[in-house]
Amino acid sequence: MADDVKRAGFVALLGAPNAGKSTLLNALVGAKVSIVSHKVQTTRTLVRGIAMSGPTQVVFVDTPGIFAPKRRLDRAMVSSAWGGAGDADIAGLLIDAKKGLDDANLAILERLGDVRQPKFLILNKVDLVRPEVLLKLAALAAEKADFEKTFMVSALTGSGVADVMTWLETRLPEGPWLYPEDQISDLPLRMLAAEITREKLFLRLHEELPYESHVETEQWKVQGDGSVRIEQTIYVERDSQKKIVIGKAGQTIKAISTAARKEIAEMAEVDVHLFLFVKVRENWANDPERYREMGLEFPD
Ligand SMILES: Nc1nc2c(ncn2[C@@H]2O[C@H](COP(=O)(O)OP(=O)(O)OP(=O)(O)O)[C@@H](O)[C@H]2O)c(=O)[nH]1
Ligand SMILES: [Mg+2]
Repeated sequence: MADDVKRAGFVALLGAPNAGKSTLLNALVGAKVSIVSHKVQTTRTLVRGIAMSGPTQVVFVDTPGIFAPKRRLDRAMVSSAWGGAGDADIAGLLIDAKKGLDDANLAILERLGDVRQPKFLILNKVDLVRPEVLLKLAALAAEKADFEKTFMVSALTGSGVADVMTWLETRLPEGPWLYPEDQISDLPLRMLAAEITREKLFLRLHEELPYESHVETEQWKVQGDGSVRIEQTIYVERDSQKKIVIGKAGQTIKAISTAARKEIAEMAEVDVHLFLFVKVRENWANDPERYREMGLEFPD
């Protein structure tokens, strides 16, 4: 085999909520393409991040965390995650090593048997755990599913992340690249911008509220001076939530807007004027149109 034979493929990153899938995706790609928060259920749909490694193009697919779904949005997210695994060339299961084989991870390991794709295991957050705990955990997980390879990484510090890339470089099938060489994401800018604002909401607000909100970019207009005027709407389910998002004297929304504007400007490499609106849309989480926007199937 000549060294310059091109390879490419899809690698799904699966795991429980908060395992660090999005953090790892960003570390692998070397840029922020998927939003991250300390809360569970941050990622809602399949987010692709593209990385080049030698002659290989690796398309990582970040998936929503897998858990026992209750609400409709939960069900759509979880089924999108399993769908992502089924469509990939290879599936990587992430386990938060600090949590170990808790009920959530055991349930995922059980169902992983139904996934026909080759699988590998990533024990994440090794910065928080002693090495002997890791070895034990790897052995236990290997009893539950068939993994071609096990990695121990810290997506946060970057430790071990390069080994994953090196392995995938020769593990993926030969074939032409699937995206232009310099592309790192397949999300349109306006969607990435909405995701960034949603991340700032997640980071800023408490418990239920982030989950019951949703952000859409309504306008993205390039101005005469090259800057862009972006209008986004934050949808919430109830009037009381709107008040919380806006905050006392508008302080909360102002902080969200400042943080989001800065990051959107960095990402798009332009000056940004960001205008945020908050609207109450009762029951948006049961509205098929919102699911289409997010790229999710609408479950019955
Ligand atoms: N200490 C430590 N924290 C980490 C590591 N990787 C991720 N985290 C933290 O774990 C939290 C969750 O990270 P995410 O990347 O959003 O997790 P996720 O699996 O994408 O979560 P969902 O999208 O909700 O399924 C964040 O606070 C991260 O900073 C790691 O290697 N070490
Ligand atoms: Mg995520």
